[in-house]
Amino acid sequence: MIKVHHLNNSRSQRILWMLEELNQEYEIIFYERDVRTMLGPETIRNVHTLGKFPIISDDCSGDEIIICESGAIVEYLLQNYGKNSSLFIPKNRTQLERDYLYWLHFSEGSLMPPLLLRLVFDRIKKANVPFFVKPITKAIANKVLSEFVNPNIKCLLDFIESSLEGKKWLLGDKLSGADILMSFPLETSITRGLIDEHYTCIKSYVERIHRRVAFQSAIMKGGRYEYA
Ligand SMILES: N[C@@H](CCC(=O)N[C@@H](CS)C(=O)NCC(=O)O)C(=O)O
Repeated sequence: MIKVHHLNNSRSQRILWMLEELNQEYEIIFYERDVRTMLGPETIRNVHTLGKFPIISDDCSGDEIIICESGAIVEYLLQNYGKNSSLFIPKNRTQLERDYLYWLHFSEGSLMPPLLLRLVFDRIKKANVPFFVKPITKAIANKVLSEFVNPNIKCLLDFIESSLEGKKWLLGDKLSGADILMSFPLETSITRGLIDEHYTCIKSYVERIHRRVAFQSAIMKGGRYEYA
């Protein structure tokens, strides 16, 4: 049985979605973020020392395998349970496979880091610091945001927008693991107000994701998710 260590409002929601697309049975082990720090509970470190979500375990081959890192989990699930599923598996050494790998890594490697930086610097602006320090922390945060983080995010979103033009999914007509990986950063971008009216392709792409029956089943099972 596959078990998913699932943190509320997090990247692990997309693993539940993937398992629904694959029609696999799975068990969810629920964890809640600390409302103040937004961090996950320490108990997850008993499963993996880094204590990050998602993590899955799978004992289907006899021994229990533990897998961390969203991209590695998506690849593992696809390789082991992807055959005969609705998810597209590109043929080896084709342009589609290169595109698939590109987007798979782009999500955590290129898009998430500036989104996370933005979250951190927005928190610094609101941080509870002595009143005489506040103008300084605010000015530094604004400078980093306006000169580095925001232009970077805009550039990435413009690129995604143009890549989605005329396409249903990132690789064309068929949903793939790359779309599953890209869902979370784009959902959070929408929730944080980064997707304005110019990003029509991104908007309809995320709406298309949210309309999928498998996505909705994952939401029903995974509990509260503020990004859908
Ligand atoms: N690149 C990693 C990122 C893992 C990660 O940072 N997960 C967040 C959830 S969105 C987390 O565990 N946050 C809770 C914490 O750091 O305590 C992945 O995709 O698996």
